Parts: sequence; structure tokens; C-alpha cells
Amino acid sequence: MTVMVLIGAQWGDEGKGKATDLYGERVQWVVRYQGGNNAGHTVVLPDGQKFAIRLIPSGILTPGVTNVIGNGVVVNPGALLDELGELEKRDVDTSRLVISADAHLVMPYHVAIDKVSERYLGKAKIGTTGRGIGPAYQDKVARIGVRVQDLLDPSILRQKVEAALDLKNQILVKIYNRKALDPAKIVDEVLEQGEAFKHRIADTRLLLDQAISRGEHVLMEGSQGTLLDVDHGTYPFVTSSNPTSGGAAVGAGIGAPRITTVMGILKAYTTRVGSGPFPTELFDENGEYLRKQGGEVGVNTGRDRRCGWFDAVIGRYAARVNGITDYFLTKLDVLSSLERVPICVAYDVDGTRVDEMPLTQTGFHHAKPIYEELPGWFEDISHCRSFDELPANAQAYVRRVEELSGSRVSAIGVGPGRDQTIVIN
Ligand code: 2SA
Ligand code: GDP
Ligand code: MG
Repeated sequence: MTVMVLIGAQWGDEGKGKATDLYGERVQWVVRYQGGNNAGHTVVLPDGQKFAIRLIPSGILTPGVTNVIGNGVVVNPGALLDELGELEKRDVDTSRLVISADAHLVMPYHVAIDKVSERYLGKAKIGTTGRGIGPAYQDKVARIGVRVQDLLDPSILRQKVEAALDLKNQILVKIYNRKALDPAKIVDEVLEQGEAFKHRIADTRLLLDQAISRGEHVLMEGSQGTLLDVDHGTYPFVTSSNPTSGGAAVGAGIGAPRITTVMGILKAYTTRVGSGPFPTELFDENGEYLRKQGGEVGVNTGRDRRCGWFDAVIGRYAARVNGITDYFLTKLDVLSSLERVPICVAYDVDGTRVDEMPLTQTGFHHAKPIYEELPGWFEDISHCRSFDELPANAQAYVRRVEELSGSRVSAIGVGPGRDQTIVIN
């Protein structure tokens, strides 16, 4: 039995979809434990078909896997049906998807408030995906959220939506100068959507407990990344959930000691989408090179991703807060044809060398990267399938990343395809 948590070690988009697809071949269960349809996970199947998965676990593309949307996820019912429809149109079997009765729903007012509050924040905006994720989690914590199970009890659903909108309509009208939303209309719409998926609602904690007890293999698929975690990330420029490995136990309802492996997905350089500090960000032709070579565009919103060199301070931090047992170093191929490849080993914060994440938000904003430069390589490595086939300079780069980032690299991505992977035993 293995329970692997797969997490993003940086600011998301490290290649978690590809990794889930790869490891998904060895498991019976794939679980999403946080986030919602703000995620965008790309999977390229061996026949070349490309999928952009948002809310549904990436394991849906692996025949025989049961996919779980856990209690820690926020579910937009319309987005769920759209995604199921898109998959079914492409002949993907969606019958093996179950949804926790305790997951919260993203309601139309969450989406409205997310968009309007970002506009209101102006320059101070978070750069959210506008999918209503933050407002849905706010309601969860404020204990005025609506849960998936409420779809099975229309009178409770009605009461909850009316209570929530009592306050929210005042905010929308008086503060944001928007139209009030009609609770009855929202309830009817959500109930109709719920009809299409209520057969999937289940006690997913129990299902997972039974599966683990039978010795089955489970993969927990994190979304976003460590530095977008509401507790461990670059607050306030974070998402509103816990992508880190601890969030997997809470967001799926399994005991933390049952987790056997924490696989950190680490991109060979760094990207970020949305606002917030990013010490190694590049504003020159190197940043443009990484964006172009890496195809760094938001899967969900189409926004250009900000790009920068690899940051080992972040790697070490991710190893610590997640308990990473192995790293999957992705997109090494993107670095081919650079004369020299810098790695950030520490920061200069207002004249002082800092080797670990600065204590304060201001410290991180002031952090200037201290680089070590490694010689690059010019060979196309996308066909390499063993570590020995990599050019010596690429091998040295991987070994240095490993030394500086606090955990072993057990897989390397050399292209978007499932087979474009080097496994190191
Ligand atoms: P939100 O919408 O409340 O979660 O936004 C808060 C911050 O979290 C960031 N965030 C992401 N960062 C990287 N990738 C994400 N998924 C999509 C992708 C993003 C896209 O795979 O490309 O399409 O733009 C994701 N989801 C949330 C977000 O940018 C904010 O900084
Ligand atoms: P996720 O959110 O972590 O699942 O990552 P995204 O799908 O948002 O972004 C990762 C992008 O990199 C996708 O376009 C993947 O197809 C692609 N990708 C993943 N691994 C590799 C790799 O090793 N090399 C290259 N060139 N592309 C990769
Ligand atoms: Mg993504």
C-alpha cells in the first residue's frame, strides 16, 4: 500500500498534471484535496491528445482509477458539469468520479465577489483566477458555506443561500455598486445542476479508509503550490487553501500517518502567475526565452506566467514544510541552449545574506537573489531516457539542484509527454 501526496514545490504549474498521469498508472485512487476550478493541470497522453484538467482529478484519464473530489475542495457545480461534458465528448470514461458530501460549493455570488473585489483592490489585487475560490473558502471558515450534501436537502439549501445572500447582497449593492442577486433563482439553478451529479455524492473518507486498509494505492493530487499555501505561502498573495502535504490529510479525511511518500514537483526554473514577490523574476530576454520555450501561459485564464531562474531557497523551504521524500524535476529540456544557467542559492536582504526564507513579508519583498552560475548545455535532451544519456552539464545542474534543495531527485521531465521522463532508481 502506498499513499503518495504529489505537491507543487513552487508557485504552481510545475507539471503536476503530467506527474499525476505518470504515477496514476500505478494507483487505484486519485484524490483532489484542495482548491477548485482555479487549477489547470495539463496531461499529454501517449497518443498525443492534450487535456487541460481543472476541477476533476487528473486520474480521470487513466482507465480503472477511481477519482475523488475530497472534502477540502470547493466545487463549482456548473464548472464540474462543463468539465465532465468536455471529457465525455472526448470519450473519456467519467463513471469513476465520486464527490465528498462535505466539499463546499462555489456559488455564483462567490464568483461575482471575487471579480469585483479584485477590481476594487486595484494595484493591490491578488491576481486571482476570478473563479470565486477565495470567497467560497471565506464562507466555509465563517460557517455560512453551502456544501455538496445540501443539494440533497433543498430546504436547507434554500435557508443557507438566503442567509448568505442577506449579507452579500448588501455588500454587492452598497459597497460594490452591483445588482443584488436573487436567492430563489440561484437555488433553482444549483438544484438543477445537482440533479446531474448527485449520484456521485459519497462519504469519500470512508471509501478511502477502506481502500487503504485493503492495501490499495492512492495518489493525492495537490493543486497550485507550496508558496501559494494560505499558511506557508507568500501571504497575502496566495490561494485560500492548503496545497502543502498536510492539507492532503485534512482535505481528504485520512490520517496523516497513512501518507507514505511526498513527491515534490519542482520546475527546473521558476514561474508565478498573479501578483506578489518573486525574487528571481527576470524582466529581460532570458525571462522571455523561458516563457516561450516553456510555453508558460495560464491553463485556465490564459495569462502569461512570470518567469525566473531556479530558486533553491524555495526548494529547501518546500522540502521542509511538506516533508518531501522525492523530487520530480520537470522541464529540464527548457533550459537547453543557454550559455550559463544561474541558480539562486541565498538572498541578500538589505545587505545581509539570508539562506532560508526571510522571517517577514517585507524581508521577502526586499530579497535579492545571490546566484551561482553553472555552465549550460546545447544538446536537445528531449529524447534522453536515462540519467547517463544527459549531457554532463545537465547532470551537474540536476545534482546541484538536488544538493541545494534538500531532497533526492528521483525523476526528471524532458518534455510534456508521459514517456518524456527519466526515472532515477
Ligand atoms: P485564486 O483564484 O484565489 O486561487 O488565486 C489566488 C492566487 O493563486 C494563484 N493561482 C494559481 N497559480 C498558478 N496556477 C494556477 N492555475 C492555473 C494554471 C492559473 C491560470 O494552471 O495555469 O490559468 O491563470 C493557479 N490557481 C490559482 C493565482 O494566480 C493567484 O496568485
Ligand atoms: P500543473 O498545474 O502543475 O499541472 O502544470 P501546468 O499543466 O499548469 O503547466 C505545466 C506545463 O508544462 C504543461 O504545459 C505541461 O504539458 C508542461 N510540462 C510538464 N512537464 C514538462 C517537461 O518536463 N518538459 C516540458 N517541456 N514541458 C512539460
Ligand atoms: Mg497549472
